[in-house]
Amino acid sequence: MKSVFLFTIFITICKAMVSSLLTGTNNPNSTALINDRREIKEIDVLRQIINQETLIRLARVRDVKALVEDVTSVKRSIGSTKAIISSLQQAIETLKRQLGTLSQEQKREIQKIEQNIADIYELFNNRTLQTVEKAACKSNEKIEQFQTFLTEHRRLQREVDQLRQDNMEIRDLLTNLNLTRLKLNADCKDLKAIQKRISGSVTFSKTWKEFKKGFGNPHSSYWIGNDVIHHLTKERNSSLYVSITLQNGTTFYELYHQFSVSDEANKYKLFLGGPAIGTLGDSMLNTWSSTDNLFGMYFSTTDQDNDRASENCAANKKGGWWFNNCHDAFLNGPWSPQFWYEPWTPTVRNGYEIKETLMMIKPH
Ligand SMILES: [Ca+2]
Repeated sequence: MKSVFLFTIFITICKAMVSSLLTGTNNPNSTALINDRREIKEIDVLRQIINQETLIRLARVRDVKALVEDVTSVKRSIGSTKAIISSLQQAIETLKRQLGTLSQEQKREIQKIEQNIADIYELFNNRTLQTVEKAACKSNEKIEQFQTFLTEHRRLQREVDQLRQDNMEIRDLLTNLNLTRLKLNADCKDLKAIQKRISGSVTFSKTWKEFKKGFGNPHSSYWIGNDVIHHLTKERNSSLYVSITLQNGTTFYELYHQFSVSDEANKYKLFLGGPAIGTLGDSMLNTWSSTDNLFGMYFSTTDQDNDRASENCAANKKGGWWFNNCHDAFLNGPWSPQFWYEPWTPTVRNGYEIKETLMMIKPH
């Protein structure tokens, strides 16, 4: 821009000089002077032109120098940039090589990991089957143990429930027993023992006539007699109290609210009715089999078979009684060491453990 400006000034000056020269040629009287002057002017002009050209050239030189410096600077910049680029390229190559190396290492690592995974998977499959089988076995054992435990728990729970029920029943029985004892104590003078056994000194394997009239000793063992029993119960309803005392001192009892016996013509037929309360349990009416129910049974003795069995119950069981086919309850059986079969099933199943028996009646 600076060079163009100087060139423009130069042109302007040249135009002015030419114009001046042209104007001077119009004077014919001073040709030599004019020529001298013209030469001088031309010289001046040339000098000026030269000066101007010199200035311009100097300016150009400076510009060229500046350009050269700029170019040199640019070259240096380019060189520096090239060096940077080269350095970067080297760095890139280095990175590429490193990346390649890393990629190879990574591939190898990945392959190792994949192989390890495959090994583990295979191992897992093999061991898993075994482990699962073992675990299944253990689980089955646990389940069986749990089921056994559960069964035992349920059994114990049932026993606990039964014990609670028994406890409640025992409490009821004790309450009734206390009530009965109070009542018996209050009315003891009205009680009449129709049967009593303390030892085996008196056998109850007797004939019809013996049972009819009675036998034994009221202070030890005896049967009051069937005629007396009929007489005591024929006009008034009576209660029957039965008790069995074991060798260990435990006494079981049962109280029937209704009791009467018919006359000899009706074979001393037994009428017995509830409610029945006590610790023996009702084995005369509420029997395991209906053919052991003693209600309405005739009296049988060794010599008179009035029972409903094909056998002679009194003869075979060795005692007179109101047999059906034959019995669950039988208080006149043979004393130990003979076998007394089912004196009062299920509470007392044999006579070996019996110490005392008692049958009492009380009119209402
Ligand atoms: Ca028979």
